[in-house]
Amino acid sequence: MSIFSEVGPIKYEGPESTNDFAYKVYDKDRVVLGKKLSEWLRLTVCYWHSFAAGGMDMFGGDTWPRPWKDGPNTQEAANAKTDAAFDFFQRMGTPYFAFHDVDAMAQADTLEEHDRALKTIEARIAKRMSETGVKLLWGTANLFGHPRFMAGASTNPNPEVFAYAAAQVKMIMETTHRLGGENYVLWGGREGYDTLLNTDLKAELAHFGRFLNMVVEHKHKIGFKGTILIEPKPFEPTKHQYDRDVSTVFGFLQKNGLEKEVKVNIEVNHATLANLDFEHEVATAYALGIMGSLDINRGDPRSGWDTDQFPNNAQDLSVAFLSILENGGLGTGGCNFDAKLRRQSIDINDLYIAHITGIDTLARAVLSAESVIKQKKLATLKAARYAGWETPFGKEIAEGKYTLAQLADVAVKKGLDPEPVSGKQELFESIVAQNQKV
Ligand code: XLS
Ligand code: NI
Ligand code: NI
Repeated sequence: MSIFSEVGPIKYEGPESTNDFAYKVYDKDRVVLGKKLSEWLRLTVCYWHSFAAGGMDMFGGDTWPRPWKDGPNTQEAANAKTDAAFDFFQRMGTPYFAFHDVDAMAQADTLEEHDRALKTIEARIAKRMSETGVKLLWGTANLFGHPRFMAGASTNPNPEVFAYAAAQVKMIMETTHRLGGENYVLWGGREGYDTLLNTDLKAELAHFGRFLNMVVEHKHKIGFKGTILIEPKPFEPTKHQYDRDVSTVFGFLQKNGLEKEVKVNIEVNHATLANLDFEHEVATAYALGIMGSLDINRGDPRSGWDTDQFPNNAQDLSVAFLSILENGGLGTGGCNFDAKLRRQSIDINDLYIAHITGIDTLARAVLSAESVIKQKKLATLKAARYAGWETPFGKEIAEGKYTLAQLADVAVKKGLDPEPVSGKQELFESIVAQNQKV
C-alpha cells in the first residue's frame, strides 16, 4: 500500500462538482478540433519534484511525508518510491511520467554502480509501466546536483567531468530508449558561468557543441526514435546559462549543424525568468521549426527565481495554447508538470489537489483557444492586417523580385504614402478575454 492510495481514481465530474478530488474541466475524451483533450495535452507527472524532493529550501530541511527519504537511498527505498509514483500516476489518470536517472535509482558511488542501480530500477519501472499502461514522456540525466558538476558538465574546464557526463547520458538515454521514451531532454543546469573572469566562453561553447553532437550520433546508433530536446533557461543556478532562450538555442543548434536533430522543451517559468512571455517562446519555437515539449509551471510575479509553482490561471496560458492548437499540437512532446508543492503543503493530498488544479487549468486554456479558433474573428482580423502581402505587389517583394534600388524606384514613381492603420490591440485582447472558459 502506497502513501498515495487513499484517493482516486480521479474522475471528470464537470464544472458543478464541488469535489476537490475530481476534474471539473478536464474531460479527457472530449474532442477539441478533431483531437481528444488527452491527446492535445499528453499530461506528464515528474519524479523529481513530486517523489524525489522532500520540500527542503535554502533555510531548512525536508517537510513532506516521503517515507523512502527517511533513511539512506537504498534499493528498497528506490523501489518504494517507484511503487508510490506509479500508484499516484494511476490514481491521477495521467498517461505519462518523466524522470532524471538519480530521481529513481538507489545511491551509487561509482559509474559502474550507477549503471547497475539504474538498470535495476529500470526493470521495476518497466514492470510498473506494463501493469499500469503509464508511458515515459522523457528521461534525462542529472548533470547538476553532484559537486563534480559544479563548474558544468560538458562545459566543465576538466575533460574528465565531460567524460563522466557522457557516461551518465549514454546510460540514461539507453534506459529511456528501452522504456519506449518518446523524448530525451538535456537541461544544461550548470552549462554556463558564474563569472566570465575564470571562463573560456569560446572553448566551453565548442565543447558543448561537441557533446550535443555525440548525443545525437549515439541516438542514431542505438536506433532511438524519440526527439532530443534542449530545455532553455537564462540563469539559476549559474549567473548565465548558455541555453538562455529558444532563439539562442536555435542559433547554437545551427552553428553545430543540429537544427534538424534537436528541438526545445519550453518551461513557463524559464521563459518568464528570461523576461519573455511563455507564448513568445512557444510561437518562436514553431516559427523556427523546433517545437518539442512543455514544462508546465509558473513563477511568482514578485520573485526573481524559478519557484516552479503549479499553474492555476488559464488566461496566462491561453495565448500559448492558441499557437499550439493552430500548429496541430505538440508532436512527441507533452505537458510535464515541472512544478512543486509549497514547503508547508505537507498533507499527502496536497499533491493531488495541485495536479488536479493544474490539469483543469490546462484544459481551460485549450478550451478557450478552441473557442477563439472556432469564432474565426481573431484569424480574420489578423489576416486583414497582412492582406497587402497577398497582393501581386506584396508577393513580388516577398519573393525577391526587386533589389533595394529597384524597389526604391517603384516607391518613388508610385508616389507611395501609406496611411497608418490601427493595430487594434485592445480588440485582439478582448477576443481572448471574452473567450475564457470558467
Ligand atoms: C530546472 C529544470 C529541470 C529540468 C530537467 O530548472 O526545469 O527541472 O526540467 O532537468
Ligand atoms: Ni524543467
Ligand atoms: Ni525549471
